[in-house]
Amino acid sequence: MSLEKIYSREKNKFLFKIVFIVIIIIITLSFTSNILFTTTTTPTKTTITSTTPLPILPPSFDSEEKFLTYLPHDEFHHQRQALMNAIMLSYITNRTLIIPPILIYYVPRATTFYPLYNALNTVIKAKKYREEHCYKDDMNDGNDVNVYSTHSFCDNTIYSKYNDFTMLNWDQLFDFNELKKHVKIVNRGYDFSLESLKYNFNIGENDTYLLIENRTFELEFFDNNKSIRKINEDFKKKFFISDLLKVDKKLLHLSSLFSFDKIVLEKKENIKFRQFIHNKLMINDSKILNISEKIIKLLGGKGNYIGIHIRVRGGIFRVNEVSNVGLIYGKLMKYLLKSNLLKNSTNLLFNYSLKECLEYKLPTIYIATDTGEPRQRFSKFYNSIPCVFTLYDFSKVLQDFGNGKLTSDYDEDIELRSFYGPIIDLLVTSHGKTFFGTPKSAFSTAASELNNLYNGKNAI
Ligand SMILES: Nc1nc2c(ncn2[C@@H]2O[C@H](COP(=O)(O)OP(=O)(O)O)[C@@H](O)[C@H]2O)c(=O)[nH]1
Ligand SMILES: *[C@@H]1O[C@H](CO)[C@@H](O)[C@H](O)[C@H]1NC(C)=O
Ligand SMILES: *[C@@H]1O[C@H](CO)[C@@H](O)[C@H](O)[C@H]1NC(C)=O
Ligand SMILES: *[C@@H]1O[C@H](CO)[C@@H](O)[C@H](O)[C@H]1NC(C)=O
Ligand SMILES: *[C@@H]1O[C@H](CO)[C@@H](O)[C@H](O)[C@H]1NC(C)=O
Ligand SMILES: *[C@@H]1O[C@H](CO)[C@@H](O)[C@H](O)[C@H]1NC(C)=O
Ligand SMILES: *[C@@H]1O[C@H](CO)[C@@H](O)[C@H](O)[C@H]1NC(C)=O
Ligand SMILES: *[C@@H]1O[C@H](CO)[C@@H](O)[C@H](O)[C@H]1NC(C)=O
Ligand SMILES: *[C@@H]1O[C@H](CO)[C@@H](O)[C@H](O)[C@H]1NC(C)=O
Repeated sequence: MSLEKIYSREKNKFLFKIVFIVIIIIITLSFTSNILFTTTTTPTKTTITSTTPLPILPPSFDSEEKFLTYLPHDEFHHQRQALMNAIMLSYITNRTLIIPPILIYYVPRATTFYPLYNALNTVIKAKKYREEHCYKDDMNDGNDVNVYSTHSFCDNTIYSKYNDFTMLNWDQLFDFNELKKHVKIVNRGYDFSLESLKYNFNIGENDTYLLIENRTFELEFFDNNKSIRKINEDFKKKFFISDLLKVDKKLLHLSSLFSFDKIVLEKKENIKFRQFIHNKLMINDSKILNISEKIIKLLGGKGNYIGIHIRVRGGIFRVNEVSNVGLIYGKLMKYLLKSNLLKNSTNLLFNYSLKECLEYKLPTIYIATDTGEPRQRFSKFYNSIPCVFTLYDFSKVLQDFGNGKLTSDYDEDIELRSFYGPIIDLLVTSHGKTFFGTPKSAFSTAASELNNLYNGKNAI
């Protein structure tokens, strides 16, 4: 770079600084005059700071109406289990449920109340900041340092993981019609500020009851305060739902509601309603249903194949991969032998197409999985069973999936195809005659419940 250029850049920088200072002065002045000439009430202070401007008009609710909400975390089926528990508690407490949106592509891990709130707000704040300040800078000649780039949110090594974060309201994916006949349900919106929550639902300053769990999996809820059931080993303390009924505040704000074991029900009516929730909270997105139906048809139709789910990625699933694969393989073989479906495989060929599998009436196995290399990982299956298929065998069908853009109105630049893919996988595998899943997987639990439903039973 020539000296002249450097000199002119220095001059530009100097000019820029002057302009910047003038702007700051103007802003400060206008802000001060605002304070001088308006008589607003002092803003309320909470530990959680607002990340988005408040909406202009709060929706009106019945002044008697009471609300319940909670905080989401972890992957999709964790979030779904928490939602079902929230519907259950809203039913028991006769409160309107404020549901947080589905968190997609970046999810905070389970933690306690305030850290979880912080994590959720940081994602939204950092993502917004990055979009507005860290990339686009048309004035930048490519050499100059971006004015804003020193902000820590622009540090890609820490914050780029938030780029693809998006959210979707549950009712854009699930059918709430039946449930809404029994529990009032509203969306929280794409926002995790406690202040806007209170504002949006007309909740007074001291009208919130925060049930803060200071450890993850601290409280296990019981609907019978004389229960002799022992607490589940994952939890630390019993909490009686009868104490939630005594809460008088307009908003009852719970922490995490994850886990199937979070609520222990002994009252008949409650058990019945939980069953109802699990039977009725169904995917109702025609794009997803249509594509799943196509694949199910190609596999021989509903109930004409065997569904499997093998989860191998991350945490306990990675550690237990070999034993889980062995376990599921064992269960499948036992089932095939018992139902006389497996002919002596020594005289079978192992290169049947799906069409031939159906033609020769060979048992067809569908494996839903989170691994990208099922043939290597599940060679045990492929080497001893002639007709094994995964979603990868249907990539042609998947190409038709959602011809247009599939996005949420939170961020129209983030494609939802990779979010919908696992749901299609789930629907296909659960439409089999029977289903074998991976222990401790919430995805497997969901598939197993759906499989029960498709076979005419209650989900749980
Ligand atoms: N496509 C596909 N994705 C899966 C499968 N199993 C797990 N995943 C992905 O991994 C996530 C697992 O998290 P979650 O649904 O909470 O269930 P869990 O972690 O298995 O208990 C899913 O939401 C999917 O995104 C699978 O069989 N197929
Ligand atoms: C439930 O709450 C509504 C107000 O939201 C109230 O009108 C109704 O009487 C309550 N029902 C019971 C059984 O308490
Ligand atoms: C809310 O509670 C605090 C502490 O108890 C009290 O100081 C404050 O006056 C209350 N505010 C309202 C509006 O009742
Ligand atoms: C968590 O800690 C706070 C503050 O110490 C306390 O008020 C609250 O009762 C604790 N929560 C539980 C479930 O014990
Ligand atoms: C036990 O639950 C009943 C309602 O189911 C309630 O009336 C009672 O107050 C509860 N007792 C205690 C000690 O919490
Ligand atoms: C899904 O939505 C359609 C149209 O909104 C509705 O007719 C149908 O009953 C819903 N439920 C299920 C389970 O498909
Ligand atoms: C799904 O399939 C039904 C019936 O085949 C059709 O009416 C509907 O338009 C399809 N929906 C989408 C989103 O493709
Ligand atoms: C399969 O057939 C071979 C030869 O016909 C026989 O030796 C073997 O025992 C059979 N295996 C089973 C599991 O029936
Ligand atoms: C399958 O493999 C056998 C022997 O390897 C071969 O004779 C046969 O043609 C193959 N079938 C197909 C459909 O590729």
